[in-house]
Order: sequence, then structure tokens, then C-alpha cells
Amino acid sequence: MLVRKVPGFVPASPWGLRLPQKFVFLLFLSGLVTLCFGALFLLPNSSRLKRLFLAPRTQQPGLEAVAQVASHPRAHGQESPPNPAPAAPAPGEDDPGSQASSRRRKGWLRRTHPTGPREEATAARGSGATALRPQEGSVPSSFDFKAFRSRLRHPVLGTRADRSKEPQSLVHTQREKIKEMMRFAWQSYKRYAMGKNELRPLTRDGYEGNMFGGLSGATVIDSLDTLYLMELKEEFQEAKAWVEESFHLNVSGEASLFEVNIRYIGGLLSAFYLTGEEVFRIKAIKLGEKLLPAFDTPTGIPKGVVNFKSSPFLVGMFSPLDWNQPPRSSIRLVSISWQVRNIRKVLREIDKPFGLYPNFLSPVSGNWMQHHVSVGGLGDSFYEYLIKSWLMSAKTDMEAKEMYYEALEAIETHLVNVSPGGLTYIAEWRGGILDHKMGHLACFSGGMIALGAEDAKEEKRAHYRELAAQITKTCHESYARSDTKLGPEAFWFNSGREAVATQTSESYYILRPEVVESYMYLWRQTHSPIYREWGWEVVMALEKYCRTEAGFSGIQDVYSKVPNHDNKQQTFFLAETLKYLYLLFSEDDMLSLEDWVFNTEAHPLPVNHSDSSGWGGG
Ligand code: DMJ
Repeated sequence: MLVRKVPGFVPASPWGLRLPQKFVFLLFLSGLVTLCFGALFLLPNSSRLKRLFLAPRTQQPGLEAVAQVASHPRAHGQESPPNPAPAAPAPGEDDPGSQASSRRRKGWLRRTHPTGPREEATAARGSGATALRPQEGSVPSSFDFKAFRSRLRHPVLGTRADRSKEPQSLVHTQREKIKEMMRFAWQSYKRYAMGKNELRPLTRDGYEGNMFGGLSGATVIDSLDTLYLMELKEEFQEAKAWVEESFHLNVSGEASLFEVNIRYIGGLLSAFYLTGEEVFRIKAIKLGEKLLPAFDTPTGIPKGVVNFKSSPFLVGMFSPLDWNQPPRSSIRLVSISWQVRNIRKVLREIDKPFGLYPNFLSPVSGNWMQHHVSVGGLGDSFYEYLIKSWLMSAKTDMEAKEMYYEALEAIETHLVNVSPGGLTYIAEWRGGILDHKMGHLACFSGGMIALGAEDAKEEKRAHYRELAAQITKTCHESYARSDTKLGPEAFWFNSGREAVATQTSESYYILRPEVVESYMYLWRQTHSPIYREWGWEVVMALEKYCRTEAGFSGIQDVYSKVPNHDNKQQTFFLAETLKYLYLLFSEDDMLSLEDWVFNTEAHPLPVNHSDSSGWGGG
């Protein structure tokens, strides 16, 4: 769906997208391009391609790598890893290489259990990885995965005590409960909808929807890193095998650039950076290339919809015929890095009413289409990705940092309000009028402001920590004030009502993650037990009102104790909601924020520690 479903937003036809929106560049798109495509460029081959295409045409050594991929027998059917990176430790096996250190994020308390010896790679790893190892003769990749991992500040899964010796603490029990919920969600999907985009738990079947242009398996790819993180080894192998054997890219529908990027590119990239398995890298690059036509606009600002029909890859990936022609897409892949910078430049230089960024920007004229500003639907990821681009660049992208704090200043000046009941909320601005409402989507901002508080000017840090805590408290109130203890899609602060939905069309809860996402960031920043208490309230409410016999489902009305399920187990429930809850009850160095930045679908992407490129070629 071009635009994320916003309450009351009705597409032109149940199956189609509104024409105008097709050509509207939505603010949150810009952010995503920066982060996800940025991570794509961290990948080998894309950097090789960069160097390659920036090198004089004649000596194009690197083309082999591309050609090898293209001509690899399975490149046309199933892309399989052209070269075996040393598979990463399978879930639960710690990463001996990484230089676990006691460094911690500036200003954030650190609390971990004493470290214990690490068990050797179990058979699982051997077995899993080898299955995917390609045939002999495939080309080595330039990406030194071991080097990349050895430069991480912390082992991916943290330096926790050996599980068997870990005292049966309440936190351990709570974490195991969330793991059980993920196993149940996955096994229900596998049983009734394997390969489909989403599970419909009431009708016990699958649903493809129309957001992904014919791509399938969104739940599989969105679940990969959560299964890995929770050490659900068997389930992870099932998901990996499906990507290897059944995830096809020769599709021809219309897809949301945003949704395909955050779920598929994000999911595949994270799986690659966590495991080193080539199949994820190859498919991420090839899918990334299928998104390139969206950037064919007069301003270079991408359209919100990509038509896979226009993708250069319809005739089977990389047809051998054109392998000796510089793959058009790869030239374009390199030129995208320019376009990513161009988008940032356009947004930096365009006039911004009161320093705010309206949600709709025309990719044709480069002008704002109308003045609706929100940190919720349509705008959220733009602000999120400014601070995350800064962090992902290992704090070298000064432009992103400046744009973030300037935008936050404008948001605080014009949109942040305190209700008569003392609740701090971020209103929406619609053409000069303030809507005193906040969407569930906007509840990610508590976590965002906490994440960025430590790099703000010294005199602002304490203020931003407090602002983050107040906004997160308000979002908790939207949950606490409902009968199901789950929050509505949008809640208002007017005519005496605070933090409650005023219309049934806004009273639903579709398993969204934003509130527990902020609990996780605020926990890691403060270690105040209140965030784990609030997180556990959500776990209990999910179990009571959203768990069905065949998976988890959203509910139509959070103010009714008789759950009216919407028959949808959203992919982001497995990618985000359960992941953030698991991290909330885990140690800080599990996916340490020193090493990883989460994309807006909670897929962890590596901080580009300049020495961690793992790019052996130097
Ligand atoms: C997810 O797809 C992503 O978190 C996106 O940023 C917002 N919408 C859903 C979750 O609410």
C-alpha cells in the first residue's frame, strides 16, 4: 500500500492505489531510502560495483563477481549463495570473535550478568550452513564476514551467562514466555499459510494482500532475524530454506517502495549481517535492483509505488545475455547513492513551514503537495531515519544529525503539547490547524528521542531524556485507559477526554510495535523497572485478547473485553512487537545499540564502524 493505512484512509478501489498518491513522494520514504539503501551499499559487490563503475571501463575485474552471480546455474531460478562466508554462529552460539568490551553508550547505564565461557559451535551451525553452501567452484566474496563480526563491539547475542547456569529469574521466565509466543506465531503461520505474506488465524489460511507487487513470504523474511535472535534454530532453518528454495523475484505487480524496502530488503539484509549466509545478500541486492525504477523521476525523488513490470529483471534475473553489458541496474545502483544524497539535499534546502516537514512531496515538482505534518503515519520514519542515519554512520553523517535536531526543535515548538491532565503528546498539524490527537504510530517517538538524547547539545540532554519519558508515559496511558490494556490506533486530547480514541474507526489494535519499541529504548537508557512492568502488561494483554488457537490476531476494539479479531497476524508482529519485547527482557548487549541500528521494521543493521566494513579489498 503506497501510504501506510491511516484510519479513515480509503484507497481508490479495494485492490488499487489512488492515482495521485502513486506519484506522491511521501516524507517517510526519503528516510527509508537513506537507511536501507545505505545498508545495501555496505554490502560487497555494491561497493565493488561502486569502485568498479567509478573505475575506467577497460579493467573491470570485479565484473566477474557479478557475472559469476549472474551466470551461476541457479541465478536464473533460485539465487543461491555464490560464495560461502564463514557462517555466523547459529542462534545461541556466541560469537567468539567479537571483541566484547565494557564500552557502553554514552550516558546510558550498563547492566549485565557476569560473562561466562562460550560453548563451541554446535552441530546445528555446521548442519544449517553447509546445506546452503553452494556447489564447488563458486566465487569467493570480497566480504570478509569474520572481519566484520570481529569488529563489532559486542557479540551479537551478548555475553550472557551460560543459559543452563542462569538462575530461573523472573526476567528469564518472562523472556522464555515471549519466545514461546514467537514459536507459536511462527508455527501457526507455517502450518496454515507457509509462503504467503500473512496468516489469517481465524480462517486458518494465508493472505497475499496488494502491498508487495506479487512478492510472497513477507512473514518469513520479516521473521528471520527474530527467530535467529531468540535462538529458535529449527524455525530459523525452515525460514532460511524457504528463502533459498521458494522466494522468487520474477514478479510483475505494483508494490509500495516503502513496505518492500523496510520488510524485505531490511529483513534480508539483517539476516545476512547476523549469519553471513550469502543467499540473503544476493536476494537483497537483486530485490534492491528491482526497486530502482521508482527513482526514475524528474527530481530523483522516488515515487511511492514501484511497478515491477517495469523492472529490468522480468526476463529472469541477470539474463546471461546482458551479463557482459554493465548491468544497467548496477550502474543505477551506484547512481542511487548519488540520488540518496540528492533527496537529502532537496529536503535540506526546501522551504519548511515553521521548520516542519509536511508529509506529501511531489517527485515531479519537488514541492510540498499539502501541509499535513505528523510524527505518526506518513511522516514518522523520516525523522526516525535522520537520527538513525547519524548513528549508523558511526556518528560521521553531520548533516543527518543537524537535520534531526533542527526538526526535533520544530516539532517541540509547534506540535508538542501538555494536556490539562499533564500528559505530554505530539499533535498533528493540518494546514495551520492542530489536531490534538496522537497515533499509535507516533508512539515510536519516545524511543527515538531517547535514542538521540545522548548526542544532543549538553544542555539539552536531560530535557530530551525527560521528553522521551513523558511521551512514552502518555502512550502507556493510551493502553492503561482501555479495557483490554492495549492501545487504540489513535487517541485524542480534547473535550475532557485524554489518551482515548473518540471513534470506533480508531479503536482497533493491529499488533503494532511502537509502544513496546519505546519501552525497550527507555529501558536501555534508564533501566527503570517501570518499562519492564509496562512491557509485561502488554504480554499479558496480547495473550488474553489477541492469541487465538491458530496464531495472533489484531482486535477491532480495544475498549471491548469481547475480542473481535480482525483475522490478521501482521508480519510486523513477528518482526517487531515480539522482538522489542524480547530485547526488553534481555541484557543490553543483545543486539547492542553500539553495534546495531534498527530499521523501522526492527531489522538490525550494522553501525558502520569504519573499521568494520569487513570489506577485505581495502
Ligand atoms: C511497520 O510496518 C513499521 O514499523 C512501520 O514503520 C510502521 N508500520 C508498521 C508497524 O506499525
